[in-house]
Amino acid sequence: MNITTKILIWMAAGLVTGSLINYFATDNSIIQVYFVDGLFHVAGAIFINLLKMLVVPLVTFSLICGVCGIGDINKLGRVGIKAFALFLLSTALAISLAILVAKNVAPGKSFNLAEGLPDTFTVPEAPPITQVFINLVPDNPVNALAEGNMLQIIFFTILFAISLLMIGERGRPLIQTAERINDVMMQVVNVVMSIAPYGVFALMAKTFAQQGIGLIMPMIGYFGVVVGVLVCHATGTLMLLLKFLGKISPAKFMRKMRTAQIFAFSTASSNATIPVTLRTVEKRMGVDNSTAAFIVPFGATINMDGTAIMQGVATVFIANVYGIEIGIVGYLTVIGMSVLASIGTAGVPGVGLIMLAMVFNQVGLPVEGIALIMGVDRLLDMVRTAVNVTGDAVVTMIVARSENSLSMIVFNDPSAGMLET
Ligand code: DAS
Repeated sequence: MNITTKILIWMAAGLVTGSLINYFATDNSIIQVYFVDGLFHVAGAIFINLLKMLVVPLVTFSLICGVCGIGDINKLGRVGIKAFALFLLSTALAISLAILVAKNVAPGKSFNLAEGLPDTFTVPEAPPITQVFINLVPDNPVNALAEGNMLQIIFFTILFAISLLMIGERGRPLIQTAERINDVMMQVVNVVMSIAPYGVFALMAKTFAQQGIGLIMPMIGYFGVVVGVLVCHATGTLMLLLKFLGKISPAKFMRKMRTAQIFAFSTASSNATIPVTLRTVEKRMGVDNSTAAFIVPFGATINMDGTAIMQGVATVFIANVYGIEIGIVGYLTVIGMSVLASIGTAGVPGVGLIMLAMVFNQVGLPVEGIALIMGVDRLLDMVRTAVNVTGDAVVTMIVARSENSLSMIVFNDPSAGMLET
């Protein structure tokens, strides 16, 4: 059986198990204490740590190989500019669609504020936008590696790799060493993926044991609009970009993207999913390492279409709940802020809400309104992270296609890079 099928089966089992526990088990019951807060929590946390453990070494060595593989600084610049432009385009399209749909569906118009707000709510800390750009440059690269600060790692590693190219033959042994280490890291990804079904089961069982349908019902309008727009963006906008800008089959792409999407959904972290996204676009879809190694980590950090969609709908929802008219300038500010905010924040669980505080501050919406949507945010985070990762892979494919760094033989081979377990 291939790994995707096995993960899907275990994921469904985890979802059913968690929902049954949520429905039947009482708080402090043996199941709740020893399974949900015990076994499932530990297994899920270990699985996420296994993925996170891979990110820094894999991105660092893969990026060194990638930049040295490109070999040509002009091409590196071209790839970076194309990717950045496509990230901005897809995120702007995502949030514009979100605001358009939310303005017409108008979730929150009849929301009874008195029932919603919890009595205690700590406003998430949001860094000033200017600090976001200063933080791109590490003052200590070892710190950046230790903290897993993706943008700083990308900045330093690209500079290091370009300098490695500039010293010519003397740098060759180091590049070959990086290539060997990268091969080993990719093998470690295979090992971690082989136990993925059990990790996904634990994450699903724990999440759905805690997030029952009951939580969603009062927020069904907001929840439904966010999920609806996420699905439209992932299966509509992104697939149109893939088809018309990349001349790539959306059906084949989505079939090969499923495993990475499941990882993103289960972990709610684009960063933790980087090893699987990298492996997917390289081994399953045929993107050259030199292009994938640069764009995938870059996208996981700055490209968050799904998050922008949540922020667009949340802005309309909270404005409706509080009866605040934002106006076209306000919505344009929301679009700009959402795109900018996503540049400086890593793809980890819940980062979308922190960025939302930045957006609300900018357009004068009450930040405490975020408390209304926090209850359903974990489930939405899972869905939007899968959309974020899909957007990263779509941009990688389009740029690779335009740079002749995509092997259509591999892409058209259904079993290419498939892991059997
Ligand atoms: N969980 C974030 C990510 O990893 C997305 C979000 O919080 O909105 O992409």
